[in-house]
Amino acid sequence: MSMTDVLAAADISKAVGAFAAADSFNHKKFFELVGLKAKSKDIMKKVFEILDQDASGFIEEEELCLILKGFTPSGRTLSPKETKDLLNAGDKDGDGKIGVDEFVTMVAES
Ligand SMILES: [Ca+2]
Ligand SMILES: [Ca+2]
Repeated sequence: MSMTDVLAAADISKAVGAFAAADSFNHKKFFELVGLKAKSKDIMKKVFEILDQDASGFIEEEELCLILKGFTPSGRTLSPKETKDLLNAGDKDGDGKIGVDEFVTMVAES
């Protein structure tokens, strides 16, 4: 399973390209631009599984900073501040990582 199996390659490059500048990442706009917000929960869960590179069941901080690379290898690494902001936006139970339900909620409410 790769991102282009569930999302359009053109949308991925458009969304990743929109946040190419340092510290410009906005997860709400990103999930909308990449087309994920309009997808079903099943698709959101598939995307979560791709981003959870070590299949731990959670997106930890070190995977979160690579979220754009998870969509396309040419994506940039998020800065520590962007990573922290994204974690705070999604981590509802405060355990320092994003679970699948938290991810779906973050995408859906964005
Ligand atoms: Ca993980
Ligand atoms: Ca959490």
